[in-house]
Amino acid sequence: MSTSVPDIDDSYALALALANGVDVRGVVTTMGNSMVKPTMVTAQATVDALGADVPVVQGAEVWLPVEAQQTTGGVDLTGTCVNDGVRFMADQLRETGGLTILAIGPLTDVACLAMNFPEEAALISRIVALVGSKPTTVFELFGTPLVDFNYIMDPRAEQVILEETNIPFTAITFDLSSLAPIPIPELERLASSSDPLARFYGESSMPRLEMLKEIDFGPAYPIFDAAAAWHLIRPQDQVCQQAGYRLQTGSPATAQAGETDIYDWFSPEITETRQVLSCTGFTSKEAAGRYQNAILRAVGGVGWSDQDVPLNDESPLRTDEWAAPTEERAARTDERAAPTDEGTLPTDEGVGRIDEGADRAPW
Ligand SMILES: [Ca+2]
Repeated sequence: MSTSVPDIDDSYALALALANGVDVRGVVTTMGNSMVKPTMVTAQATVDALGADVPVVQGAEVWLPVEAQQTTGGVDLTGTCVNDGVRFMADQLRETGGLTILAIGPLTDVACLAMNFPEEAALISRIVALVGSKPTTVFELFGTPLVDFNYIMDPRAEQVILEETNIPFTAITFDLSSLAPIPIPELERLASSSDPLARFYGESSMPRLEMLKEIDFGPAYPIFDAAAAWHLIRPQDQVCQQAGYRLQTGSPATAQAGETDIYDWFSPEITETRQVLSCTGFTSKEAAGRYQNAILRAVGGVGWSDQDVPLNDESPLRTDEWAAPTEERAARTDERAAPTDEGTLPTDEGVGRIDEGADRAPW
């Protein structure tokens, strides 16, 4: 396995959002799959390839302190996490009076915003985050144990947002984001396309695909982060319901692949916490097909017809979990549909790296 493999998922998420009319106010990068500075380069390259007029601003280089460090000799240290990305989000919230934050990396900068700019944070309409799972879901892809990467890179950040704020929160869980993968040949086809955008995405996906082939990963690859962006566009295609949460925090520095001692679970059966929205599936195979098609079309690919969607039925991925929503659930989902006309501010780590031996969910 190579030691440095770009994680292109965030770039697909941005393309999907822009191609479907989401008013993206900016991209704030953060550490995660990669360090923040190489992520800045990739995020800017992605924005340039898309021809988008979207500012890219650098966010967190490291996670929040594992435990709150409020004072040293009477000095309040809460502000030490503030960076350009956090200030940018605060400025945008003041200017617009309200934004959705699409959080597809660790939640460090969003938590820092909440702690240091409470008036601006109160203007956040909703955080749609790629985090969490159903309780006891084994984070496993093709037999490889994984952890919730966005959570484990900064467990305290999610704790701050869920427990110290009332900002409406939607968790796009692993159960959903791993459900509708794109066949690897479709991604390879992008690289040989005559369309420059398709070629950019295809070629940028090659290191990831090569790595997947090396480990004999399987026939298809889930574009995890795009599932969160899709929630802004067609929430009615996703199975979502009110849920409580259970967090087990720990240190990012000591977490291991396959770690089960650090987790963030969402379930309607957890009633002792505040209730958030948890999305765990697509409403039908047709709904998943719309999503898969939209991803390919957003990056200049040809996509498929809805009648001819090659789903990953024979793979070990969770295609057995297609969940038709109850009427009650569907109503709730519509009610809570994130509006797409109010602007969105993704936090996006853009590109990343899977370190050798660190089998973490690459989102
Ligand atoms: Ca990501």
